[in-house]
Amino acid sequence: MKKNMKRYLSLTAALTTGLWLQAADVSTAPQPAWPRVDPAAIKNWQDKRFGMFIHWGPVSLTAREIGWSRGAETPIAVYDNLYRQFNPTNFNADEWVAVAKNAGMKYIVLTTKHHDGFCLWDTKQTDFNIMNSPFGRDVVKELSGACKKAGISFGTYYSTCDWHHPDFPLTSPGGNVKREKYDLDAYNRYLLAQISELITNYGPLITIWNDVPQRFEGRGANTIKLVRRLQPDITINNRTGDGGDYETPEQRLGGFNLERPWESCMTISAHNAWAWGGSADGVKSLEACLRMLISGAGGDGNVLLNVGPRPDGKIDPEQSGRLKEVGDWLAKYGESIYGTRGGPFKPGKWGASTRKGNRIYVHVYEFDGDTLELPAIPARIVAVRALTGGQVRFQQTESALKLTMPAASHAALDTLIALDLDQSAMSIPPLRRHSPSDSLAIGAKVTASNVYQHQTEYAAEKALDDDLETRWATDGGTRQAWLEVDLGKSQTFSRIAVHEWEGDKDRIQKFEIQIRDGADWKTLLAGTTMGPNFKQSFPPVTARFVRLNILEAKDGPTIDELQIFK
Ligand code: H79
Repeated sequence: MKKNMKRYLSLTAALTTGLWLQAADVSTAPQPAWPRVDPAAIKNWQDKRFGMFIHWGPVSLTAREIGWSRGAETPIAVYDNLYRQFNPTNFNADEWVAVAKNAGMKYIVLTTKHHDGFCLWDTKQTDFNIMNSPFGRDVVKELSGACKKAGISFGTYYSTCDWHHPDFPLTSPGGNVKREKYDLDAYNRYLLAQISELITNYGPLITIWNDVPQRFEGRGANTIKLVRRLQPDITINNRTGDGGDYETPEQRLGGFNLERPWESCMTISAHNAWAWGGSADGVKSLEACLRMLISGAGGDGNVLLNVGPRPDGKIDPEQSGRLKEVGDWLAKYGESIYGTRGGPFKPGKWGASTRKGNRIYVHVYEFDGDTLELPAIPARIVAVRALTGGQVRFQQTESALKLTMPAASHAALDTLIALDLDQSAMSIPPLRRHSPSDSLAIGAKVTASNVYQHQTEYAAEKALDDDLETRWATDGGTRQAWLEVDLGKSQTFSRIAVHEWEGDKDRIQKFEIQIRDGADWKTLLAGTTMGPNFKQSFPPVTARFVRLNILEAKDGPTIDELQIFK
């Protein structure tokens, strides 16, 4: 009795403090303490779909990674003095803007200050800035001016963390070293004064792109309030320390999401360098660049593709050349990217789709022979045309939409087919193209014992989203946890795979996989460690509910994907 009472009390306490959250129930999460941006500003930013990220500074002299090489490959004393030799006399802002324009990019985001603290503008808050280099020209002023002239939007990357600033609590290498003395309030004032300079002297800006909010939990609200006061329609990313207007998957594409705006930032560098990576660095293929853009738009996201200009100020011809090829494609087929929304068919290996008005653009990477079978749509197709050339036929049935096109007419990188409907394409609910080999658990209903800081980014759904890049995570220190999958109806299966997150080895030490049989959970499999490649086959079983029950963990368990196969 006493024990039950205690349990009841702690449950009510949890309920009233808002700590008791179902994994799926993120809508009840506390609202942020800052004003939302006007939806029209988000729409304007989303319509652009494709932007240029630029990582550049004195560090470009070393061909080592910006910020991260400080105190690692490059000694701090050397790194912090690079600006004394920085004289990029071939820098021409109009040329950079022309490279972006020719690539079909609609906005530019420049590293005005990275984690290394060096400022590319004439700031009054520190002498550690470009005006004190031999170059002595205000790069932010020249680039923002060139953007205005060319009718392209300009935004500023501004690192939230600063491993050079004496008031910031952490320093190099990699923000892993604690300072004995620091003053985070003073640093916050510095950050606000600098962001205020950027908006006031170089605005209007399309976005403020904060990065790595170490020790900044909660302080992001100060940034966002200031930004909204100075320029209400600036979008701000989610790395302020207190969230923001859009998510920022890094070096990977975001998953399909019509609710929460997102922008993937990715490097054109073949070796994923942000700043100049040297003349042997290489660039990604045209296919890779186009597919990030197309599948990005297909998932309703933007792509911010990064270049790292050379230390002399030029964008290397290898990078600008590849971008020009992307631009040539966009000049022909941009109508299927700009101003569209993702879906209704969710992106996959087969391709992606976008939509505008009564039209769906189907981008096909892989046909099955000469056909592509898509899920049926609740609308009638009145016309079909292959924009990349050739004849295409369609067939609509109760259960499918079949597109047929002889292989000779398939385009090398992306066959683009426009479907015109008898009604708006915008209200069609998202549809996944299933293949028989898919996991039965993709998109299934799921609940979890707990979710890391109640963050949507780590929700239980992330373990069933067919995306190995996203994961369900539990709170630090969690020793026991469960993930319960509802397949919607009884299904028969004979294999289960689990990809445990690889970021930390073997957090899971003991587990069981169970199926529900009436009111009881029955153990199907059990084991000790799982790792990133757990797979097990068994004689077919039929069940609707499947549970991964983690009995013992070294630290909060986290799972990239749980898959259930026929
Ligand atoms: O500015 C770029 C990165 O420097 C920054 N965000 C993008 C836009 C960033 N901050 N944190 N991280 C990236 C994640 C850390 C990645 C790391 Fe590494 C892996 C740090 C060290 C190993 C990236 C890859 C930096 C060096 C190698």
